Amino acid sequence: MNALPRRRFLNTLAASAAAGTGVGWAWAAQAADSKVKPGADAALIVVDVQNCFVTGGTLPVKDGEQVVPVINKIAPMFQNIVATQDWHTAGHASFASSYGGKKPFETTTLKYGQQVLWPDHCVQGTADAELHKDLKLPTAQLIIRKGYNKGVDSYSAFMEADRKSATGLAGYLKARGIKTVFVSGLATDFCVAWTAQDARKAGFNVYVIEDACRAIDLNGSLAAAWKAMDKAGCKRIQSADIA
Ligand code: VGL
Ligand code: ZN
Repeated sequence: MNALPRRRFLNTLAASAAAGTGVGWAWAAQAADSKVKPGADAALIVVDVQNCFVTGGTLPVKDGEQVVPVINKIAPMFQNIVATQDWHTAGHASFASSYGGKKPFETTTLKYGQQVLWPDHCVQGTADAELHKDLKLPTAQLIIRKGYNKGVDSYSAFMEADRKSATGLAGYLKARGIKTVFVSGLATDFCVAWTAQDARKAGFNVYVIEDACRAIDLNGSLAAAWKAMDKAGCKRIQSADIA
């Protein structure tokens, strides 16, 4: 290690200690002091960068639109790109409005377990559910939609909340020889986190690109999500770590 990269490495350690995130992540991203180069067997997954999740949408994530330029910048480094869309029916089971006396961000118990109740969002075929107009992914090969079963939510792009119904994404990626996925988009603590953990479960190497994501952070959900992703073996990196 020469002086300059070493300083960068130590700064990263200090920043991560200050943020209380521990050194595990920093070490994983910086130990070799070299960038991660996505090869032919890697895919970028762009999760739910839709009008509903940015300013002016029905379930806006704070600064959600800020992921767009970051994703546009890294997209050309990938030979394989998959985008996802949250794609709910009207009257979906994840909508607070589907229940008497429930307000958004409260929870209820459904057949498959606890469900956070959201404002109506990303209804199939509406402008709210369209991908953000500034997102530039001309080479993306697949758009996968999820959450289309009226009674079942799906934060994950791989497996619905009943933990039984597959979207088909794992099969698609495997059939195409993909071994490693890089996850970006909205929201860090819900659809990104579930997608990243399910990608590990399906046997992929997983990088989560922190600055290409923004979070909802509901009752500590962001810290819990990073902890769960770390435990699952997802590696946390920044967009600048990709070449
Ligand atoms: C999401 C809440 C509800 C997400 C989707 O994309 O993170 N969050 N539906
Ligand atoms: Zn949703």
